[in-house]
Amino acid sequence: MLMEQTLILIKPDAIEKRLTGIILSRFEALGLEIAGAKVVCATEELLREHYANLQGSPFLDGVLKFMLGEYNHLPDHRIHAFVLRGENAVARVRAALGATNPEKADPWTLRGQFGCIKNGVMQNAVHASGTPEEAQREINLWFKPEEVLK
Ligand code: IDP
Ligand code: MG
Repeated sequence: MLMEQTLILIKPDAIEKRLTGIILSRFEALGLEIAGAKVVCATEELLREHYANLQGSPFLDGVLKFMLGEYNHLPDHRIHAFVLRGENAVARVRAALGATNPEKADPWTLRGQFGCIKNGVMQNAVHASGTPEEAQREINLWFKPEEVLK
């Protein structure tokens, strides 16, 4: 089995619903270790870089607004960011998340339980890296090297 790291972002819908602890506890129950943790006031620039794969897609603007907290009642642009570490972490965390579309996500997954579609945006509670390569790129984007356990 491969030791991997993956990036988790608790999105503004889940922060507004105070779900960070519940979501983290599910990852801890999978045996994953928290290797980095921070609260980030995300800028549009950072989010555009994070969602570079959505460049040119019709829903990018909605996703940016959502991630900047414009649809939620938060006083700033806060995102809770974590690096999780463990065997096969990337795929196991994605399995715990469920499908991107919360209406199609299995009911035992985080997105199936806590996500919804509002303002035409999938408000799906949690981001997690899709591949180990994506994880490295995203961890470098959100964390400085010294903020992550070796
Ligand atoms: P993922 O978050 O499951 O990896 P991606 O395809 O990487 O899914 O898309 C990033 C984010 O963009 C999703 O989590 C969701 O918030 C939003 N998104 C993706 N596809 C759609 C769509 O078809 N309509 C609205 N929002 C979408
Ligand atoms: Mg993705």
